[in-house]
Amino acid sequence: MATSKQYDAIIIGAGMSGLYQLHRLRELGLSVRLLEAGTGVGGTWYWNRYPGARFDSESYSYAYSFSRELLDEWDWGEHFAGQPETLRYLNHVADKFDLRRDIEFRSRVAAAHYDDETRTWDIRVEDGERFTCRFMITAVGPLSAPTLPAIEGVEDFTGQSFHTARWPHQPVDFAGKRVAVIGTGATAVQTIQEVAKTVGQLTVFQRTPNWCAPLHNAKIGPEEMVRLRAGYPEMFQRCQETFSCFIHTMDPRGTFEVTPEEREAFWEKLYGEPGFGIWQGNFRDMLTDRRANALISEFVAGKIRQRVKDPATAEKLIPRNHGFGTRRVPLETRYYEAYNQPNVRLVDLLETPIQRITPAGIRTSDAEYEFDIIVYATGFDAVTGSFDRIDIRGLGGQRLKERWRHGPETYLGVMVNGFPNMMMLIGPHMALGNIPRSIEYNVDWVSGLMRHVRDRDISRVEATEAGVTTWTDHVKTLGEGLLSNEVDSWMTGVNRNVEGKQVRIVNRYSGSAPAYRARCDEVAADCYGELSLG
Ligand code: NA7
Repeated sequence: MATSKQYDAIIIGAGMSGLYQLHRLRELGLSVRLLEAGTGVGGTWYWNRYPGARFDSESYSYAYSFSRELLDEWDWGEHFAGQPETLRYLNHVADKFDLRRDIEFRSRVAAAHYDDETRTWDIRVEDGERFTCRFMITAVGPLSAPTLPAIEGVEDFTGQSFHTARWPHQPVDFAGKRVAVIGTGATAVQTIQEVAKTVGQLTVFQRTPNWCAPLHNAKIGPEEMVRLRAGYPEMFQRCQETFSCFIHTMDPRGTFEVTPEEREAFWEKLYGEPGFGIWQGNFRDMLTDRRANALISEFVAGKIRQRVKDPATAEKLIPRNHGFGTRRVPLETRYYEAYNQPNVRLVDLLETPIQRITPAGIRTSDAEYEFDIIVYATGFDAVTGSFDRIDIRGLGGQRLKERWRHGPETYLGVMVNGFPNMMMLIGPHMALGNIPRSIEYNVDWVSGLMRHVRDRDISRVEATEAGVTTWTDHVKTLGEGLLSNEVDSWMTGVNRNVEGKQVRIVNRYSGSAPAYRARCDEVAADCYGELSLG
């Protein structure tokens, strides 16, 4: 058996949460090792190198805010930065804070077993290397376990094929090629509009259309960057106050409290503005009142009809099974116009389902298509999937996957009873929204707890059963009445390609971020009295 390396803490994952957690734990003087499956830092921004990958949050609102020096020295090139720029940024952060020396790359964690006698976690990496630590902090991300479609023949295709989250590090040339994209989620939308610029012929296989809205991206010049930087304190303060940590927040008015003309003018304004305003800054009842939701859906449907020349294609691109904003709204740049190109076609899988992938391409119920490249933009086993892929076992050998088989149960989204000394960053039941803002809070909270246990020589931290039940019930109650919880999507834990993930669950905290922070602050102020510490 390989000898085990021992640490105070092991962090799993070198994305935005893992990197910041490493920095904070080192400041506390703990011995820390970070295990990362990839060959570099960046997490989401390391893996998702597909063409067109970019932020839908304003770049500056997505960046780390913990270091004034970092804020002062980093200039963003675009309001919504592309993946290469974001990855450069995260590499810059890793260099600046000298993080790499504590990161073990090419180290995908296969198993983590807790031993209550020694109060340690035994962590095994896929290549067999072993690590022992008192505290295990998962920074595995809510959208990091990609899933290929459960369609027969995926292995048979003889051309090139890629899942968007496992994109090669070298650029893929689409010029003159016959390309298929399967999927029409946020990733597919970004891919399609980019690939359409150079492709020979593009065929999009759509099962469920999504409601997309314009991103309105723009470059940031040096003068504008100076202005933006001067506004950082107010901007970050605003992100602390808004519901989901975006710079946008729900309008306090109800849809029917204004005249139809005012409503229309407001929606026109939102449709013409950059970013998530139309989703996160719309009337307050948009996602709870069916009539309100139907009206905004009709408004956006009208936009799709205006932008797509072929009426039949436009109708296919308009969602029928869910209203605007009840699934993640993909932001786009000339996505709908791509369907006006003669070399781009849409295959509606509701009419003609895929039967199988063939060596030459894709067979649907009514046609055989040949391709040079197939792009799988088919998403992730979201939120719990990245946990399920690791054999995590707590007290008495209990498996986390088994514990969560009917949906996650957590304490503040950070801990689970029966799994002592395990903390989750951006785990299930955590405020997500503009994720880095939640990450910074989450990491600081865990770091506060780590300081507390370090100062008192505490070697065992566990959530109580009552704590987990109360928080899980609270999260479920918050989800009641939300139209988004009545729709299948990654946000409700449904992935038709994964066994056991066909039924909707409540896997996200849907209350406000300020309320989440207030609750966590209260626990810290009470010296973590709600936890079992020993
Ligand atoms: P999503 O939003 O889960 O989208 C996946 C897409 O792939 C979606 O359109 C699916 O259709 C489609 N899909 C999945 N499996 C199949 C099969 N078997 N056949 C046909 N089509 C299929 O993932 P994304 O990567 O776009 O985005 C995830 C999040 O990452 C996003 O919200 C951002 O926040 C970042 P379906 O809707 O299931 O009918």
